[in-house]
Amino acid sequence: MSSSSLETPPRQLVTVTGGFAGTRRNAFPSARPPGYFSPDADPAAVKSFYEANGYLVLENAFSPAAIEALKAETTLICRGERGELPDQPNAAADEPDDSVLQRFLCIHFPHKCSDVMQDAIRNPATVQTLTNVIGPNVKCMQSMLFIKSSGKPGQAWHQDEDYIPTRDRSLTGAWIALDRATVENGCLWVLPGSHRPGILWEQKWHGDRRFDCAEESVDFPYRDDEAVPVEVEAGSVVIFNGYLLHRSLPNQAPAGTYRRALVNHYMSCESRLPWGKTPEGDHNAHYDYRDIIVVAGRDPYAYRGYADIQKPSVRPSGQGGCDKWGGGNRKYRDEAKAPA
Ligand SMILES: O=C(O)CCC(=O)C(=O)O
Repeated sequence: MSSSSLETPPRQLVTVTGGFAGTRRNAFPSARPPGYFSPDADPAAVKSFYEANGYLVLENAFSPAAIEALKAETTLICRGERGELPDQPNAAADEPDDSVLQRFLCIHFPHKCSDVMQDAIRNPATVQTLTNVIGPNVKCMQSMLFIKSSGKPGQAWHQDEDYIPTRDRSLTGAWIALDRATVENGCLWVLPGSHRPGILWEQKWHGDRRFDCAEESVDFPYRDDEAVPVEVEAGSVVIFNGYLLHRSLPNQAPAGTYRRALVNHYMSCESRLPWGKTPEGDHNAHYDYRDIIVVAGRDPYAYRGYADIQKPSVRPSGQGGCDKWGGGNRKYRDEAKAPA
């Protein structure tokens, strides 16, 4: 990554949260870094860490039983038992679960086919923290279910607002760990404080086998060695700002293991959402994507009604090439050049 000529303010991170972090049941990670909070933590300390750093970990947000239910549901979705997935054969009755799960890196919009996934969007501890960091009125527009078995790639540096543009910079991810997430199995990495300049950095194709087909943010003024791994126990939720630079690395854990995570995206209800293709005849400035779920407070645009736009889809892992993703002709650095 090279340094930018744009001035960015000093980050002034909050680096100590001991004493404010609430009770803790989790034992992992054993040395508790700053930014790990329980649902009963002091809301002011949670908000102050989040505003300075752009992320936080909410521990014990989901019970072990809820996590087991989400993992079982993940398997049913991948088997095609919650509806056929585009370009994916439903699993044969005698195909083992492991063989099915290993076909998938990530399924987008699982809440569109599964009540269990949809219920997770309203998880009380998560919603309470979202109202603390976003405001009283919160809506959800997206879900992604990462399966990421060992050998599967990560996703290169990026900012989620590059994909989901709010008008008030309120986009917030809630990354729910379904398995313990470690450096070895490809946990999230964040650049603390990188949300604060409010700049969306240029994105380019990376050609790097460690990552899937999504582009990489470049030319931002932070170094890889400033990044922090966010290792968490299953049931914890990483909450992060839509401008925060983050990435994940490949799952290098032993074969047959997974780093599953359900990621839901939220924003303030006050912002309209000009996401996706503006419908014919509408103006960008008026368009408001309405395939949303209000999880807290009130929606001032309720008069516009609600829509059912998205269907579950499957994200390519890059292992079959990236040519069809984002306009084509994306070769990994080690791929043979196509004959002229
Ligand atoms: O979980 C991962 O591997 C990547 C998730 C991510 O980058 C995101 O949700 O924006």
